[in-house]
Amino acid sequence: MKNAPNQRGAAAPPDAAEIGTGGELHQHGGDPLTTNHGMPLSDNQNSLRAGDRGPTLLEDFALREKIFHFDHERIPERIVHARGSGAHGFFECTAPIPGLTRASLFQTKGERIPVFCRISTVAGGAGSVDTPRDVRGFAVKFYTHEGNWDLVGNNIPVFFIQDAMKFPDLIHAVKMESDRGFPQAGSAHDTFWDFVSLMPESTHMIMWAMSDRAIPRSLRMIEGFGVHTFRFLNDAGTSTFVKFHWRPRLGLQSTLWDEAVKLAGADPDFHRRDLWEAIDSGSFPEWDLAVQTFDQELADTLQYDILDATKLIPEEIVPLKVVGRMVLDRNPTNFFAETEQVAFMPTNIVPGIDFSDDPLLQGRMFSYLDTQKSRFGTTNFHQIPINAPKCPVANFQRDGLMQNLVPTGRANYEPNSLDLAGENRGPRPSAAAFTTYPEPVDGPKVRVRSETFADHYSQARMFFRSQTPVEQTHIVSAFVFELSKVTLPHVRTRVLANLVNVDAELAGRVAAGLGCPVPPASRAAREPIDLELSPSLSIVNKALATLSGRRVGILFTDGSSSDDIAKVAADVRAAGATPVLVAPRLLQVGTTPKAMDADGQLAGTPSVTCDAIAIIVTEQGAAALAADAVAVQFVADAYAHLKAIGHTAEAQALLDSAHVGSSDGVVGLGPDFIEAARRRFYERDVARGS
Ligand code: HDD
Repeated sequence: MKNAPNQRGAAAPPDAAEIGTGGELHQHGGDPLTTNHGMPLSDNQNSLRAGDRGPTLLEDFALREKIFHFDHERIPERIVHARGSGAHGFFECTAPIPGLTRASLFQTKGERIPVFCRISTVAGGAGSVDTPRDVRGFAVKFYTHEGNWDLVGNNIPVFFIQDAMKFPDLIHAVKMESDRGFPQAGSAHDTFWDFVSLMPESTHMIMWAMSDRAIPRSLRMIEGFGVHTFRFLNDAGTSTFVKFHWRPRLGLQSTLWDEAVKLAGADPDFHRRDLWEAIDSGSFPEWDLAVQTFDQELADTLQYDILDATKLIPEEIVPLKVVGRMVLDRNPTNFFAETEQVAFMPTNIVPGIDFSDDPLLQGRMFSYLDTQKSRFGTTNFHQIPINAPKCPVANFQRDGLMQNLVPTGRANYEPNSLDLAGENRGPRPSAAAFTTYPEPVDGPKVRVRSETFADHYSQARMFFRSQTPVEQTHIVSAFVFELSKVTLPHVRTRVLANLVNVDAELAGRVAAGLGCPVPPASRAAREPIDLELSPSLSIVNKALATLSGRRVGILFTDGSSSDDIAKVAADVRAAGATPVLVAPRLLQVGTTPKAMDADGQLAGTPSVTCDAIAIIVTEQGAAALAADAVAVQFVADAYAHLKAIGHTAEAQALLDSAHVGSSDGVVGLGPDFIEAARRRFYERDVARGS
């Protein structure tokens, strides 16, 4: 009889040969409960005590083991990007590029390799909310045939600083202030604005951070960027510069600030839940992977340096070429084991891809490996299943804390001649493996910033002026909000002085919002210039008219038509969205002809959790809801948040209470509503002049 580890029957003790390798955790219903050492336990309720009312005995090893293990359940959270959500999936090469790179994942059309993706906020702790104004981390681990490639990027294509030397200062400044321990997950405080105002190179990134990019609707609806310039190397060793872009198939979609704030209260896990539920229901998020490739000759024509991470190359100058797609189709089995323990490192690179000399990237190449030792306490974190490559690992690195592998043979050094022809001599380097691009390097050892990094404002200006008016207004509002939380007048003034260099009108509007004068422009290291605008930087310009992957709230109450509700729900489903039935009562709402249950009770399901709403009520129902502050807020918010509102004619009393005027996007039910629900009505925002 072969005994499964941890499942030893009491009757027939296994002999040594029959005991399995063991250690794997069995969680099947009915398996005997054991200690961590595999001994079956008879009681998981009571500690061992002297008499039924007596003191607990030190002898109780089972109690001590359980509490001991529990006491050590946490590992240090990530110093940045602590709050994240992850999922498994695959990358499929759709357009091979062997001429550009020999990286195995880009060679064969249709070939799929597994990936794990983790999307995160930056500033908040692991338990912080999902919707603060913040950059989102976008990290993907590709398990290729030639090792793991980690593309550790963000949802913004540029960064705050140019040199890794400033990273600890940046993060200290944005995280909660060191004396008071607040604010959590927010940049609207003195130390952040003090630092960035003293670092004009951050201005371009600040423009992005104040834009709606920093308040995404869903992790499924963000773009991702590798940020730095990397290199592709082909079989001949030819180098081409490359920038990586992720493009969401569901389209780019953001919330309004008021929505983001309300979501933080309504559902602190809004993004994590959204990703989980989408994958769980088979609606798999998908991104195209696109590359911008260029050579030194093109780089030389640009008015900025391709090694400067505070600059982007507009796609109008170097177009994007889609080379593959990523589909996230499986939720983690265990959050800690996978999402928490996944360890990304920009140094995880594969043959065919190489680094550039970007000083930010160069610094990152030290930080990530180093931080993993701090998080896991051991150099062997690469053996954890989520981090382990899905290809052979062969080297002479040995031992260490939590060593899980059992190397065979005598050879633990190289070269060796222990077994000249045989297996036991161990692995050897191969010519076809990873090779660094032999870029000639020359120059004195200096601590300087290149002159070519000196223009801090031109791309910030290009970004601002490439936005639609409504997006510009949102940026102004974000600056006003953030700076209104700054208590040091000289910091506010310095930010405004920097903004004058970006755009005088922007600075004027922010100053007007704060009620202070516009200061003279700060002294720029290099005078900003007017670059060609890049309309592709606007979210609104490239918004997709789609309901796919969205949620449509259907508000109803006693007396509503269950047939109408079912019809709208079916139309919503047919458009690729999820209907969410919302009523003042969760169960047994008195709809006719058939009573219905809701998916969400009204107070617990505000309209901020949906992308459009339908109101299906009778005159009586409308009158009842018009007197209910929560229902009125539901409708008023949907309107203020620029969402389509479909309604029965009888709903007018409720619309009136919510001050919903006649406007585009306020329509009857049926095809008009489904059509309207595919978009946001930015015209309302302009009309409101917010
Ligand atoms: Fe970083 C985590 C992205 C600059 C040091 N970073 C981290 C994560 C992402 C990024 C997505 C979370 C990965 C995960 O989900 O586990 N970081 C970036 C981008 C940068 C950047 C796009 C600039 C272009 N980072 C950067 C610099 C340094 C670091 C300049 C240090 C010199 N980053 C870290 C870190 C973290 C990290 C301290 C924290 C946890 C971890 O690595 O595993 O090493």
